[in-house]
Amino acid sequence: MTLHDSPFLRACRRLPVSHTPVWFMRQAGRSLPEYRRVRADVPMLDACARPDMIVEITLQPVRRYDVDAAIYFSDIVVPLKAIGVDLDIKTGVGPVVADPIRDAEGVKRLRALEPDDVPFVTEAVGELARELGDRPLIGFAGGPFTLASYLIEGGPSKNHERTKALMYGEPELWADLMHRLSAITVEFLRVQIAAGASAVQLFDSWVGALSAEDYRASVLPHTSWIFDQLGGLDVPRIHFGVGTGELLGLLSEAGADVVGVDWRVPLDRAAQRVQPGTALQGNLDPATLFAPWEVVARRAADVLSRGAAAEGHVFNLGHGVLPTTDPDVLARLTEFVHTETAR
Ligand code: 1CP
Repeated sequence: MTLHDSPFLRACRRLPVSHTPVWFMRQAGRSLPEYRRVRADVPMLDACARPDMIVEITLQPVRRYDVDAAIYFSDIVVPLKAIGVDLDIKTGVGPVVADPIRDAEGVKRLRALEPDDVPFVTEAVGELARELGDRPLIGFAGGPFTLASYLIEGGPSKNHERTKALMYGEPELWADLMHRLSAITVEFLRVQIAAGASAVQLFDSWVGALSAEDYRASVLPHTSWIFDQLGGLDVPRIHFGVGTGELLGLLSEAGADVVGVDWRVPLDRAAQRVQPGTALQGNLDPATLFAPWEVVARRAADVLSRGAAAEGHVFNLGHGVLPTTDPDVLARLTEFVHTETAR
């Protein structure tokens, strides 16, 4: 097998596969004891800037689960940190921004990202691509709405009220902010692709907080531009957000090759909502993994049979692995998907 013919890349391209490929969002991280060991004395953002740690942590779930793709270990706020935004990732909280953006002055301070701002990405991705051989490495970045929310709210938010206030109340400033964040995202993804990432995922995780009408008016033009910029690079583009049942058509309209679906919409129904020529990724509820194995297997089989209605299917969870998940269940699930779908 070659990288180009790997089941993951073939499924993204809607080609027949030898088995349904599987990987898990947040497969690296707190659910793994080997991750907790290497991260013990190293702050998250320091780990994200050290190629040796990035490589080790990215490979941990590949070794343990034999998943069909690796995802580059980093965080969506890493490029923001790299252009000088004063932020930290606090354990048990997430990204926290010291001086949240609330006005034109704050927006103007967001400068463009240059490849030289993230030399550790180039180094780590290059080494990973060599180590992984025919197994794809997925690069990723945050979507513009989700990045804007952290910058404006100053940290994780349930209702995104300040973000929406700026979006509704100051559309021109909002558009300027979206432009800048979209350009940063494109550059961050380009660096990963240039160094050897063979697919990319845009995590606009919190965009499901918007109505379809607001998404179309205030976010879609920017995500379309992002996917357009990456279009000529011959890597599948995956687009994911949580709670996006009403937005699935628009997420694919933005130009994604693959739309990631959370667990709220069955994949056969999601297949009817996306544009023709779109593969799907998902969508077992991550909380299912805490139920007895028989339940996990039954529900995973249901995801597979509904996924068969899509033009291509990459098995995944409907959102990230929860920190207290038993890694043995993920190992068993990976094997289950592989054996159930072997052809
Ligand atoms: O101390 C720690 O271990 C920090 C926990 C942690 C980890 C392991 C955070 C803080 N980020 C990460 C890594 C990470 N972040 C990955 C690693 C690769 C993998 O998936 O295996 C990825 C893809 C992300 C992307 C990310 N960060 C997203 C999009 C994905 C999603 O889950 O929707 C988001 C929203 C973030 C922000 C973030 N960073 C960290 C946390 C806890 C959060 C969420 C905070 C919130 O609830 O708003």
